[in-house]
Amino acid sequence: MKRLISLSLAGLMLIGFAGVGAKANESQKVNFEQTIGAKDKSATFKVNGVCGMCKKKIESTAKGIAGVKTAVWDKETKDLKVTFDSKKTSEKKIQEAIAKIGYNAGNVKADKDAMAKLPACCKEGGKHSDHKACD
Ligand SMILES: [Cu+2]
Repeated sequence: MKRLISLSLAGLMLIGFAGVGAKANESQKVNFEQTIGAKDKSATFKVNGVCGMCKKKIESTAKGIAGVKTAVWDKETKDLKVTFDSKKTSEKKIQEAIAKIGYNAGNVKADKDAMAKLPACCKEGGKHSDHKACD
């Protein structure tokens, strides 16, 4: 019986807690979620981009996925560092989205058709001189 009471007390507290969140305005609500923050994860994996154009595409693709908060790709190390809400997305999903635009991402291989459509310099082993638009 004691157990039942403490369980329902915990339940009431949870309901109260959710109520506070629901009453808060939108910006407070974001803050509220960020404070809890336990579902935020970060991951770093290789993406075989080449130039600054690749960087823009890789980062904007990652950031376009619901739940992804930050994405920074390093042209030199080829590391893509992402932070994301693990309730909304996953490292695998981010890698699959990047593979779809033509890059190898972690263990996910680039989509061949998308890779074929990349500017010459953006393909694996490409050089900046291969394409004027590349930086
Ligand atoms: Cu490129």
